[in-house]
Amino acid sequence: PNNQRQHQSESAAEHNPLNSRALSTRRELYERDFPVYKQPVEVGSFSLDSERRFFNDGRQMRYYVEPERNPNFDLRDGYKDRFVKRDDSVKEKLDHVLRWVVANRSKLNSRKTSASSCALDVDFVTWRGHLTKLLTTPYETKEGWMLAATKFRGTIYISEVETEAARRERENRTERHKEMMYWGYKFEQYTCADNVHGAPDPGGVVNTNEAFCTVVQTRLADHRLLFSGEVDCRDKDPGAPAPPACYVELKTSAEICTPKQRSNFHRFKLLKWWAQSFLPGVPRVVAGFRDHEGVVVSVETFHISKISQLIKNEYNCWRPTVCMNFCCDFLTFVKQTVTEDSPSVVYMFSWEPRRDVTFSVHRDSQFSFLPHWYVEEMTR
Ligand code: 0WD
Ligand code: CA
Repeated sequence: PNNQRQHQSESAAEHNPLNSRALSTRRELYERDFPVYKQPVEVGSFSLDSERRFFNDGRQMRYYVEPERNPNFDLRDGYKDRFVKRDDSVKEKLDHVLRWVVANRSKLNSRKTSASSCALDVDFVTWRGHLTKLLTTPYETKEGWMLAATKFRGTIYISEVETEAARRERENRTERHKEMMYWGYKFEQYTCADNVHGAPDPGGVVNTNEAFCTVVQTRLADHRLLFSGEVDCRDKDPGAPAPPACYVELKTSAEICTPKQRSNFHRFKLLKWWAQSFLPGVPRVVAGFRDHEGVVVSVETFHISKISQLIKNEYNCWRPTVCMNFCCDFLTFVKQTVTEDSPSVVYMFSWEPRRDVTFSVHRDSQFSFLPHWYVEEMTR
Protein backbone atom coordinates (compact mmCIF):
# COMPACT_ATOMS: atom_id res chain seq x y z
CA PRO A 1 0.00 0.00 0.00
CA ASN A 2 2.91 2.30 0.72
CA ASN A 3 4.21 1.72 -2.80
CA GLN A 4 0.83 2.44 -4.26
CA ARG A 5 0.44 5.73 -2.43
CA GLN A 6 3.82 6.84 -3.62
CA HIS A 7 2.91 5.86 -7.16
CA GLN A 8 -0.36 7.81 -6.96
CA SER A 9 1.26 10.98 -5.72
CA GLU A 10 3.87 10.72 -8.49
CA SER A 11 1.30 10.41 -11.24
CA ALA A 12 -0.72 13.24 -9.70
CA ALA A 13 2.36 15.41 -10.04
CA GLU A 14 2.76 14.33 -13.65
CA HIS A 15 -0.81 15.20 -14.47
CA ASN A 16 -0.58 18.60 -12.88
CA PRO A 17 2.82 19.71 -14.10
CA LEU A 18 2.27 23.35 -13.17
CA ASN A 19 2.10 22.41 -9.51
CA SER A 20 4.87 19.86 -9.46
CA ARG A 21 7.68 20.25 -6.98
CA ALA A 22 9.59 17.26 -8.31
CA LEU A 23 10.34 15.41 -11.54
CA SER A 24 10.50 11.62 -11.75
CA THR A 25 13.51 10.00 -13.46
CA ARG A 26 11.86 6.58 -13.96
CA ARG A 27 12.70 5.23 -17.42
CA GLU A 28 9.19 3.90 -18.16
CA LEU A 29 7.83 7.46 -18.14
CA TYR A 30 10.07 8.50 -21.03
CA GLU A 31 9.45 5.57 -23.40
CA ARG A 32 7.68 7.47 -26.17
CA ASP A 33 8.43 8.79 -29.66
CA PHE A 34 11.78 10.47 -30.15
CA PRO A 35 11.31 14.25 -29.69
CA VAL A 36 12.23 16.76 -32.38
CA TYR A 37 15.93 17.49 -32.15
CA LYS A 38 17.02 19.93 -34.82
CA GLN A 39 20.36 19.40 -36.53
CA PRO A 40 22.82 21.37 -34.37
CA VAL A 41 24.33 24.38 -36.18
CA GLU A 42 27.76 25.72 -35.23
CA VAL A 43 27.40 29.45 -34.59
CA GLY A 44 30.98 29.99 -33.49
CA SER A 45 33.92 28.62 -31.58
CA PHE A 46 36.54 29.72 -29.08
CA SER A 47 39.87 28.63 -27.69
CA LEU A 48 41.49 28.45 -24.26
CA ASP A 49 45.29 28.62 -24.34
CA SER A 50 47.96 26.96 -22.19
CA GLU A 51 47.22 29.48 -19.43
CA ARG A 52 43.47 29.10 -19.78
CA ARG A 53 43.08 32.48 -21.48
CA PHE A 54 40.01 32.96 -23.70
CA PHE A 55 40.28 33.73 -27.43
CA ASN A 56 37.30 34.31 -29.67
CA ASP A 57 38.77 32.15 -32.45
CA GLY A 58 39.83 28.62 -33.42
CA ARG A 59 43.55 28.82 -32.66
CA GLN A 60 43.46 25.63 -30.55
CA MET A 61 41.80 23.54 -33.26
CA ARG A 62 43.66 20.30 -33.98
CA TYR A 63 43.65 17.88 -36.92
CA TYR A 64 43.00 14.15 -36.72
CA VAL A 65 45.79 11.91 -37.99
CA GLU A 66 44.53 8.35 -38.29
CA PRO A 67 46.75 5.96 -36.32
CA GLU A 68 47.54 2.35 -37.18
CA ARG A 69 44.94 -0.25 -36.17
CA ASN A 70 47.29 -1.69 -33.51
CA PRO A 71 49.59 1.20 -32.62
CA ASN A 72 51.10 0.24 -29.24
CA PHE A 73 50.98 3.87 -28.00
CA ASP A 74 52.44 4.17 -24.50
CA LEU A 75 49.95 6.41 -22.66
CA ARG A 76 52.13 6.58 -19.52
CA ASP A 77 54.93 8.37 -21.33
CA GLY A 78 55.40 11.96 -20.13
CA TYR A 79 53.10 11.74 -17.09
CA LYS A 80 55.91 12.61 -14.68
CA ASP A 81 57.88 15.13 -16.74
CA ARG A 82 55.77 16.52 -19.64
CA PHE A 83 52.35 17.14 -18.10
CA VAL A 84 50.77 20.47 -17.12
CA LYS A 85 47.45 19.79 -15.44
CA ARG A 86 44.56 22.24 -15.30
CA ASP A 87 43.67 23.21 -11.70
CA ASP A 88 40.25 21.58 -11.39
CA SER A 89 39.55 23.18 -8.01
CA VAL A 90 39.02 26.45 -9.93
CA LYS A 91 35.32 26.64 -10.80
CA GLU A 92 34.92 28.51 -14.09
CA LYS A 93 31.14 28.04 -14.20
CA LEU A 94 29.73 29.45 -17.46
CA ASP A 95 32.34 32.21 -17.74
CA HIS A 96 33.94 31.15 -21.07
CA VAL A 97 30.58 30.59 -22.74
CA LEU A 98 29.40 34.00 -21.50
CA ARG A 99 32.56 35.62 -22.85
CA TRP A 100 31.74 34.11 -26.22
CA VAL A 101 28.14 35.39 -26.01
CA VAL A 102 29.30 38.93 -25.26
CA ALA A 103 31.74 38.87 -28.19
CA ASN A 104 29.17 37.44 -30.60
CA ARG A 105 25.91 38.97 -29.44
CA SER A 106 25.01 40.30 -32.88
CA LYS A 107 25.02 36.74 -34.29
CA LEU A 108 22.39 35.74 -31.75
CA ASN A 109 19.65 38.35 -31.70
CA SER A 110 18.86 38.12 -35.36
CA ARG A 111 15.28 39.31 -34.89
CA LYS A 112 14.86 42.78 -36.31
CA THR A 113 11.95 43.79 -34.09
CA SER A 114 12.07 44.17 -30.34
CA ALA A 115 8.83 42.20 -30.00
CA SER A 116 10.67 39.35 -28.34
CA SER A 117 10.96 39.61 -24.57
CA CYS A 118 14.03 37.46 -24.91
CA ALA A 119 17.18 39.45 -25.67
CA LEU A 120 19.18 36.44 -26.91
CA ASP A 121 16.42 34.54 -28.73
CA VAL A 122 17.34 31.30 -26.96
CA ASP A 123 15.66 29.63 -23.97
CA PHE A 124 18.76 27.99 -22.45
CA VAL A 125 22.51 28.67 -22.36
CA THR A 126 24.77 25.98 -20.88
CA TRP A 127 27.73 23.63 -21.36
CA ARG A 128 27.25 20.49 -23.48
CA GLY A 129 28.59 18.41 -20.54
CA HIS A 130 25.65 19.49 -18.35
CA LEU A 131 23.19 18.30 -21.02
CA THR A 132 25.10 14.99 -21.30
CA LYS A 133 24.46 14.45 -17.57
CA LEU A 134 20.75 15.08 -18.13
CA LEU A 135 20.57 12.64 -21.06
CA THR A 136 22.13 9.82 -19.02
CA THR A 137 20.18 10.49 -15.78
CA PRO A 138 17.47 7.81 -16.25
CA TYR A 139 20.27 5.20 -16.41
CA GLU A 140 22.69 6.62 -13.85
CA THR A 141 22.98 4.61 -10.63
CA LYS A 142 26.09 6.10 -8.97
CA GLU A 143 26.53 9.86 -9.32
CA GLY A 144 23.96 12.54 -8.58
CA TRP A 145 24.17 16.16 -9.76
CA MET A 146 23.30 19.75 -8.88
CA LEU A 147 22.41 22.20 -11.63
CA ALA A 148 21.97 25.88 -10.84
CA ALA A 149 19.54 27.84 -13.04
CA THR A 150 19.14 31.61 -13.34
CA LYS A 151 16.74 33.49 -15.60
CA PHE A 152 18.10 36.73 -16.99
CA ARG A 153 16.34 38.75 -19.70
CA GLY A 154 14.19 35.78 -20.64
CA THR A 155 17.02 33.27 -21.09
CA ILE A 156 17.72 30.53 -18.53
CA TYR A 157 21.40 29.87 -17.80
CA ILE A 158 22.29 26.44 -16.38
CA SER A 159 25.60 25.89 -14.56
CA GLU A 160 26.71 22.83 -12.64
CA VAL A 161 27.63 22.93 -8.95
CA GLU A 162 29.98 20.24 -7.67
CA THR A 163 28.23 17.87 -5.24
CA GLU A 164 29.80 17.02 -1.88
CA ALA A 165 30.39 13.46 -3.11
CA ALA A 166 32.13 14.69 -6.28
CA ARG A 167 34.33 17.04 -4.25
CA ARG A 168 35.37 14.20 -1.94
CA GLU A 169 36.08 12.00 -4.96
CA ARG A 170 38.20 14.76 -6.53
CA GLU A 171 40.16 15.43 -3.35
CA ASN A 172 40.80 11.73 -2.63
CA ARG A 173 41.88 10.44 -6.04
CA THR A 174 44.50 7.71 -5.89
CA GLU A 175 47.81 8.12 -7.69
CA ARG A 176 46.72 5.34 -10.08
CA HIS A 177 43.45 7.18 -10.87
CA LYS A 178 45.30 10.48 -11.46
CA GLU A 179 47.64 8.79 -13.89
CA MET A 180 44.77 7.10 -15.71
CA MET A 181 43.08 10.50 -16.17
CA TYR A 182 46.21 11.57 -18.07
CA TRP A 183 45.96 8.65 -20.50
CA GLY A 184 43.01 10.17 -22.40
CA TYR A 185 44.96 13.40 -23.05
CA LYS A 186 48.07 11.47 -24.06
CA PHE A 187 46.04 9.54 -26.64
CA GLU A 188 44.94 12.90 -28.10
CA GLN A 189 48.59 13.86 -28.46
CA TYR A 190 49.36 10.66 -30.41
CA THR A 191 46.46 11.25 -32.83
CA CYS A 192 46.28 15.05 -33.30
CA ALA A 193 48.42 17.56 -35.21
CA ASP A 194 48.43 21.33 -34.65
CA ASN A 195 47.98 22.11 -38.33
CA VAL A 196 46.46 20.55 -41.45
CA HIS A 197 49.69 19.20 -42.89
CA GLY A 198 51.42 18.52 -39.58
CA ALA A 199 52.15 15.28 -37.73
CA PRO A 200 51.41 14.46 -34.07
CA ASP A 201 54.24 15.23 -31.62
CA PRO A 202 54.33 12.55 -28.91
CA GLY A 203 57.46 14.18 -27.46
CA GLY A 204 55.67 17.42 -26.58
CA VAL A 205 54.04 18.59 -23.36
CA VAL A 206 50.43 17.63 -22.56
CA ASN A 207 48.71 20.75 -21.19
CA THR A 208 45.06 20.26 -20.18
CA ASN A 209 44.44 24.00 -19.93
CA GLU A 210 44.29 24.09 -23.73
CA ALA A 211 40.89 23.62 -25.34
CA PHE A 212 39.00 24.25 -28.54
CA CYS A 213 35.25 24.63 -28.00
CA THR A 214 32.41 24.72 -30.50
CA VAL A 215 29.27 26.76 -29.83
CA VAL A 216 26.12 25.28 -31.31
CA GLN A 217 22.50 26.26 -31.55
CA THR A 218 19.67 23.77 -31.83
CA ARG A 219 16.14 23.01 -30.64
CA LEU A 220 14.81 20.12 -28.53
CA ALA A 221 10.99 20.10 -28.94
CA ASP A 222 10.08 23.70 -27.99
CA HIS A 223 13.36 24.44 -26.18
CA ARG A 224 15.81 26.67 -28.07
CA LEU A 225 19.31 25.75 -26.88
CA LEU A 226 22.71 27.42 -27.11
CA PHE A 227 25.59 25.39 -25.71
CA SER A 228 29.32 24.91 -26.00
CA GLY A 229 31.38 21.75 -25.90
CA GLU A 230 35.07 20.93 -26.09
CA VAL A 231 36.05 19.32 -29.41
CA ASP A 232 39.16 17.15 -29.67
CA CYS A 233 39.97 17.57 -33.37
CA ARG A 234 38.60 17.71 -36.90
CA ASP A 235 38.96 15.77 -40.14
CA LYS A 236 41.92 17.34 -41.97
CA ASP A 237 40.54 16.58 -45.44
CA PRO A 238 39.64 19.97 -47.03
CA GLY A 239 36.67 18.19 -48.62
CA ALA A 240 35.27 17.18 -45.24
CA PRO A 241 31.80 18.48 -44.35
CA ALA A 242 31.41 21.76 -42.45
CA PRO A 243 31.52 21.78 -38.60
CA PRO A 244 30.21 20.11 -36.52
CA ALA A 245 30.08 17.19 -39.02
CA CYS A 246 33.88 17.18 -39.51
CA TYR A 247 34.64 16.89 -35.79
CA VAL A 248 36.10 13.76 -34.19
CA GLU A 249 35.78 12.81 -30.52
CA LEU A 250 38.68 10.81 -29.05
CA LYS A 251 38.30 8.31 -26.21
CA THR A 252 40.30 5.67 -24.44
CA SER A 253 38.79 2.59 -22.82
CA ALA A 254 39.97 -0.67 -21.29
CA GLU A 255 40.48 -3.39 -23.90
CA ILE A 256 37.57 -5.82 -24.19
CA CYS A 257 38.52 -9.44 -23.52
CA THR A 258 35.31 -11.17 -22.32
CA PRO A 259 31.59 -11.17 -23.31
CA LYS A 260 30.81 -9.58 -19.92
CA GLN A 261 33.24 -6.72 -20.65
CA ARG A 262 31.69 -6.24 -24.09
CA SER A 263 28.22 -6.08 -22.58
CA ASN A 264 29.31 -3.53 -19.95
CA PHE A 265 30.98 -1.45 -22.64
CA HIS A 266 27.73 -1.36 -24.65
CA ARG A 267 25.49 -0.72 -21.65
CA PHE A 268 27.47 1.94 -19.83
CA LYS A 269 30.32 3.43 -21.84
CA LEU A 270 28.55 3.70 -25.20
CA LEU A 271 25.65 5.48 -23.47
CA LYS A 272 27.99 8.25 -22.30
CA TRP A 273 29.84 8.42 -25.62
CA TRP A 274 26.61 8.55 -27.61
CA ALA A 275 25.01 11.25 -25.41
CA GLN A 276 28.08 13.50 -25.45
CA SER A 277 28.59 13.48 -29.23
CA PHE A 278 24.96 13.26 -30.35
CA LEU A 279 24.16 16.59 -28.63
CA PRO A 280 26.51 18.80 -30.73
CA GLY A 281 26.20 16.62 -33.86
CA VAL A 282 29.72 15.18 -33.76
CA PRO A 283 29.40 12.11 -36.02
CA ARG A 284 32.22 9.83 -34.86
CA VAL A 285 34.22 8.69 -31.87
CA VAL A 286 37.68 7.17 -32.31
CA ALA A 287 38.43 4.81 -29.42
CA GLY A 288 41.85 3.65 -28.29
CA PHE A 289 41.55 0.37 -26.36
CA ARG A 290 44.36 0.05 -23.83
CA ASP A 291 45.68 -2.65 -21.54
CA HIS A 292 46.31 -2.32 -17.78
CA GLU A 293 49.76 -0.88 -18.44
CA GLY A 294 48.33 1.99 -20.48
CA VAL A 295 49.37 0.67 -23.90
CA VAL A 296 46.85 1.21 -26.73
CA VAL A 297 46.47 -2.21 -28.32
CA SER A 298 43.75 -1.38 -30.85
CA VAL A 299 41.89 1.58 -32.36
CA GLU A 300 38.29 1.53 -33.55
CA THR A 301 35.89 4.13 -34.99
CA PHE A 302 32.29 4.31 -33.73
CA HIS A 303 29.71 6.17 -35.81
CA ILE A 304 27.21 7.88 -33.50
CA SER A 305 24.32 7.14 -35.89
CA LYS A 306 25.12 3.41 -35.73
CA ILE A 307 25.39 3.06 -31.94
CA SER A 308 21.69 2.39 -31.35
CA GLN A 309 21.93 -0.56 -33.80
CA LEU A 310 25.07 -1.84 -32.11
CA ILE A 311 23.42 -2.08 -28.67
CA LYS A 312 20.06 -3.51 -29.79
CA ASN A 313 21.01 -7.06 -28.77
CA GLU A 314 21.91 -6.14 -25.18
CA TYR A 315 19.33 -7.21 -22.61
CA ASN A 316 17.72 -4.32 -20.70
CA CYS A 317 19.82 -1.72 -22.51
CA TRP A 318 19.55 2.08 -22.64
CA ARG A 319 17.43 3.82 -25.30
CA PRO A 320 18.18 7.18 -26.94
CA THR A 321 14.49 8.15 -26.87
CA VAL A 322 14.37 7.83 -23.05
CA CYS A 323 17.45 10.06 -22.75
CA MET A 324 16.07 12.77 -25.03
CA ASN A 325 12.52 12.71 -23.59
CA PHE A 326 13.85 12.98 -20.05
CA CYS A 327 16.06 15.95 -21.00
CA CYS A 328 13.10 17.59 -22.76
CA ASP A 329 10.79 17.13 -19.74
CA PHE A 330 13.50 18.38 -17.39
CA LEU A 331 13.84 21.58 -19.44
CA THR A 332 10.05 21.99 -19.37
CA PHE A 333 10.16 21.52 -15.57
CA VAL A 334 12.90 24.17 -15.36
CA LYS A 335 10.89 26.65 -17.47
CA GLN A 336 7.84 26.13 -15.21
CA THR A 337 9.92 26.56 -12.06
CA VAL A 338 12.36 29.33 -12.91
CA THR A 339 9.94 32.25 -13.07
CA GLU A 340 11.72 35.15 -11.39
CA ASP A 341 13.95 36.99 -13.90
CA SER A 342 16.95 38.14 -11.89
CA PRO A 343 20.71 37.54 -12.19
CA SER A 344 21.07 37.09 -8.42
CA VAL A 345 18.39 34.40 -8.00
CA VAL A 346 19.38 30.76 -8.36
CA TYR A 347 17.00 27.82 -8.59
CA MET A 348 19.06 24.79 -7.56
CA PHE A 349 17.94 21.51 -9.16
CA SER A 350 19.30 18.47 -7.33
CA TRP A 351 19.19 14.80 -8.10
CA GLU A 352 20.45 11.63 -6.42
CA PRO A 353 20.12 8.14 -7.97
CA ARG A 354 16.77 6.42 -7.22
CA ARG A 355 15.20 9.80 -6.33
CA ASP A 356 13.14 12.49 -8.06
CA VAL A 357 14.66 15.78 -9.22
CA THR A 358 13.86 18.47 -6.63
CA PHE A 359 14.73 22.16 -6.33
CA SER A 360 15.37 24.98 -3.86
CA VAL A 361 15.54 28.78 -4.36
CA HIS A 362 18.49 30.99 -3.33
CA ARG A 363 18.66 34.80 -3.41
CA ASP A 364 22.02 36.64 -3.38
CA SER A 365 23.73 33.44 -2.24
CA GLN A 366 27.10 31.79 -2.83
CA PHE A 367 25.41 30.01 -5.76
CA SER A 368 24.82 33.13 -7.91
CA PHE A 369 26.95 32.55 -11.02
CA LEU A 370 26.27 35.25 -13.61
CA PRO A 371 29.27 37.60 -13.37
CA HIS A 372 28.74 41.34 -12.98
CA TRP A 373 30.61 42.05 -16.21
CA TYR A 374 28.13 39.88 -18.07
CA VAL A 375 25.03 41.42 -16.51
CA GLU A 376 26.35 44.92 -17.21
CA GLU A 377 27.33 44.13 -20.79
CA MET A 378 23.92 42.59 -21.56
CA THR A 379 21.93 45.39 -19.90
CA ARG A 380 23.24 48.13 -22.17
O1 0WD B 1 34.51 23.20 -13.86
C1 0WD B 1 33.67 22.44 -14.29
N1 0WD B 1 32.99 21.65 -13.48
C2 0WD B 1 33.39 22.36 -15.73
C3 0WD B 1 34.30 22.76 -16.66
C4 0WD B 1 32.10 21.84 -16.11
C5 0WD B 1 31.91 21.82 -17.51
C6 0WD B 1 32.88 22.24 -18.39
N2 0WD B 1 34.04 22.70 -17.98
C7 0WD B 1 35.02 23.13 -18.97
C8 0WD B 1 36.09 22.11 -19.20
O2 0WD B 1 37.24 22.39 -18.49
C9 0WD B 1 36.34 22.25 -20.70
O3 0WD B 1 37.16 23.35 -21.02
O4 0WD B 1 34.34 23.23 -20.18
C10 0WD B 1 35.01 22.57 -21.22
C11 0WD B 1 34.35 21.29 -21.69
O5 0WD B 1 33.02 21.40 -21.61
P1 0WD B 1 32.05 20.24 -22.15
O6 0WD B 1 32.48 19.84 -23.50
O7 0WD B 1 30.70 20.71 -21.91
O8 0WD B 1 32.40 19.05 -21.12
P2 0WD B 1 32.36 17.48 -21.32
O9 0WD B 1 31.53 17.06 -22.48
O10 0WD B 1 32.01 16.91 -20.00
O11 0WD B 1 33.86 17.10 -21.58
C12 0WD B 1 34.48 17.25 -22.83
C13 0WD B 1 35.98 17.22 -22.66
C14 0WD B 1 36.48 16.01 -21.89
O12 0WD B 1 36.72 14.98 -22.80
P3 0WD B 1 36.33 13.45 -22.44
O13 0WD B 1 36.70 12.71 -23.67
O14 0WD B 1 37.13 13.10 -21.24
O15 0WD B 1 34.84 13.45 -22.19
O16 0WD B 1 36.40 18.37 -21.93
C15 0WD B 1 37.43 18.01 -21.05
C16 0WD B 1 37.74 16.54 -21.27
O17 0WD B 1 38.80 16.43 -22.19
N3 0WD B 1 36.96 18.31 -19.70
C17 0WD B 1 37.69 18.78 -18.74
N4 0WD B 1 38.98 19.06 -18.71
C18 0WD B 1 39.47 19.50 -17.55
N5 0WD B 1 38.72 19.69 -16.44
C19 0WD B 1 36.85 18.94 -17.63
C20 0WD B 1 37.40 19.42 -16.44
N6 0WD B 1 36.65 19.60 -15.33
N7 0WD B 1 35.61 18.58 -17.96
C21 0WD B 1 35.70 18.20 -19.24
CA1 CA C 1 37.75 13.16 -25.62
